[in-house]
Amino acid sequence: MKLSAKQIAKFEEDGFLILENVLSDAELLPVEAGITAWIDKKARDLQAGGHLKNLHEHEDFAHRYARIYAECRDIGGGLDLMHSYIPELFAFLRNPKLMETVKGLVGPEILCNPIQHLRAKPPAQGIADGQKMNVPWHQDSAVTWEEADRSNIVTTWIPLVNTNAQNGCMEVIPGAHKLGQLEHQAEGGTMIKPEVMPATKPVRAEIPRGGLIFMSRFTPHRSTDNMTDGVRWSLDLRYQPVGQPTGRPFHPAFVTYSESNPASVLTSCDEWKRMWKDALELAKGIPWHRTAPMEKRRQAMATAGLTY
Ligand SMILES: O=C(O)CCC(=O)C(=O)O
Ligand SMILES: [Fe+2]
Repeated sequence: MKLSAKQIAKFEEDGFLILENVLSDAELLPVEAGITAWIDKKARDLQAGGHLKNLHEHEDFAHRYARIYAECRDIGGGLDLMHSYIPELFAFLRNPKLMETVKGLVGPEILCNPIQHLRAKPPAQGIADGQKMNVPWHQDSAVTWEEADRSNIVTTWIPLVNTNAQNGCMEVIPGAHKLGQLEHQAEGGTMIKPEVMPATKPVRAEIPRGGLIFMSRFTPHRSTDNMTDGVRWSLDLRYQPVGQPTGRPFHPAFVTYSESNPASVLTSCDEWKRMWKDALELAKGIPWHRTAPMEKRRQAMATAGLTY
């Protein structure tokens, strides 16, 4: 799906663009199967270790993880992309339909930014605030280092289930990206300082499975409680032009689409895994967000033997 000039202009005006019917079952079912296989293995390991009674095998994608999680929080440990290395998910990162759409905003040389997450947002009922996986109002630029201030990083948020107010969909503030970088505080989870929070009414981004939302790096957004009994599954990926700083100089980025040099696209999941393992080992202790003092970040880079 190629973006129209009108859609691109809307993204530039609002700071976000919601699309429906971009991805079909052909794109999403393999991803779901990869995640399910990972959950199944983890659940069996937890059961073997005496931490989980029931495997909840007959529950669907939205409910199985929720049931297991209610019994055993450890199910989520290691699920995120850079720890689980689920091959179907790695392949999805360069999915042709996705790339064609992203190209409209990023151009024909696309780099997958290392800030990439798989989120299993559990039912909020009965769990502590810290486990609800809500994110307070923030701009994604605030979770990068300043080196990426001029990088065109486009957050690509993809639900794997229908998302709505009930299950804690995203909310975005239209037009507020034009304010540029707002000051954030570390308290409360990297969030926009209340005194600089834009007054514009937020838009609720209710996105069905198959759709997605693109956001600029300066678009304020948040998500709220999942009030349903199923998991709000989503992926948040970030794409940018090749050659621009990623804002995480200690984590690996890789090319997912290139018209000038197609051979530069990374297609080896093993290589991706190796890059992440090496980086996570080397970069231990380096603060990821710019809310940490620069001096502290520089020192941590030096300790890791990385020049910055
Ligand atoms: O998935 C969510 O609830 C929040 C994700 C987010 O902040 C992002 O994708 O940048
Ligand atoms: Fe975000």
